[in-house]
Amino acid sequence: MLPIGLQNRGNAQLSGSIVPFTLPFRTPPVLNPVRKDSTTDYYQITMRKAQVEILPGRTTEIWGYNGIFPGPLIKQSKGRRTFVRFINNLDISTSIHLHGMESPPQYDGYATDSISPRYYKDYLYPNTFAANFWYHDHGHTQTTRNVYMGLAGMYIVQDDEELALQLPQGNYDVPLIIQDRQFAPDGSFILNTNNQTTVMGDVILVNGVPWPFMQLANRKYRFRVLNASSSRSYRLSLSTGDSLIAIGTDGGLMAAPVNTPELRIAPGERYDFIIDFSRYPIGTRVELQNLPLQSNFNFSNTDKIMCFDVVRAETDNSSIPNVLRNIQFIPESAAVRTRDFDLDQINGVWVINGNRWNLNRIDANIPLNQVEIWTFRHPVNAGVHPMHLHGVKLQMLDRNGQPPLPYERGWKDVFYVGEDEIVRVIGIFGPQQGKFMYHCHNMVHEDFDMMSQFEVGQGGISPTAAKAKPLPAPPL
Ligand SMILES: [Cu+2]
Repeated sequence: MLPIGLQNRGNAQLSGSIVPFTLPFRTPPVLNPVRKDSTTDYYQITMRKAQVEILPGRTTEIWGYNGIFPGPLIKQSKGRRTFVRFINNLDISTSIHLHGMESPPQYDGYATDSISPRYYKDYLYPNTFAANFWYHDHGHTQTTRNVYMGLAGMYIVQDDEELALQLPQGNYDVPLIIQDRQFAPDGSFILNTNNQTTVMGDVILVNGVPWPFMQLANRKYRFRVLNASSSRSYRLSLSTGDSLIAIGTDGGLMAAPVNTPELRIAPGERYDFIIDFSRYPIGTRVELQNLPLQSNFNFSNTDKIMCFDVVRAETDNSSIPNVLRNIQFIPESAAVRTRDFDLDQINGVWVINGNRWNLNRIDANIPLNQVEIWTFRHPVNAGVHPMHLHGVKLQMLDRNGQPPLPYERGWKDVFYVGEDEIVRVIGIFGPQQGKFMYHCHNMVHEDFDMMSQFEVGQGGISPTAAKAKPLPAPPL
């Protein structure tokens, strides 16, 4: 049952009561480790209900990691391991997926690897490459609700090579977690899945704040954008008409920067871009806009995301090198196998090759490190299917026979498959062995039932091998 506040109460629109660009921007707090040893940083996060102020003067119940919305930011270094103890003080079961990480199966947040209320589970993450990750609930059939209520947070891994590039760092390296929500007049969330098809809120939140304004200096800033919305995709662009300088995809830095007048981002995707505010006089306001997309429902202010107010002068020692990272693009000829996946809706259920999720069915048995091409075919008019594979990094080969968008050329784990599109991706399946899920990241489709699994190698550890344990937990 949906809790009070999550039932579909129609389309009560509160967005008219909020004037965009009147609330200050903030970033999620960085989580401090409980302790460190020579190899590992140890963290603890408690999932709990909290009453927070998202709309001015109103209170919203959230289910949050440490009771905040969105969850705390975890920052790690490549090569060090992360241990996170997740304690469940909610009254629902949860499962935690660190999206993008090459986690072993038992720490990947398998759909049925549940943490019951008053249980805890310890997760170990290897941090094998620098990129933007995000941790979020993956509870079977409940992902939409649980993430909507607040169970999502960002997780950044950096490495020495990236830090040596002199890209904007520290206070000039800024996470942007974009989500849409709908609110009841009392401030509670309304979750309307439009008959298990799509969730389209009328309020756009950045790091939990409706349409914030950010005051900044006339210099370059790096933004790490995560679309943590249930279903809504965004087409980001600047009101000045200037280009965004894209530098990173889901799997980390791109080979080279790409100037793009707009950047499209589907649920689950991450992109990094730089905006150079040095071209604007002090006093300039630059809006981050959301251009129209056929798959979206539009409300009065869903064409806006946030704004940047250039308020002070600063010198800028950062730079954007022409070469960001050496990326080996996998040639099509390296693939030894091609698999086709038809994305459909049959009798109201979202399916892959006609199949629903089945715990006991594996749709692809893949030898470790085998190179494969996966083809996603979206034949019907049903919005966007952002297809996500757990545990592996891939590259897009083409979309309807055309090259990927310039800013899609890099390591990715979510692929935008639009209406009437055929998207081909290539990857080396590994390094982890075992069972991993792949699914649509429109969370409504994922819950209902556009999800399946593949298995890499043989004899991988069971994804439910590391069971949650009852509280109280021993000291970390
Ligand atoms: Cu979908």
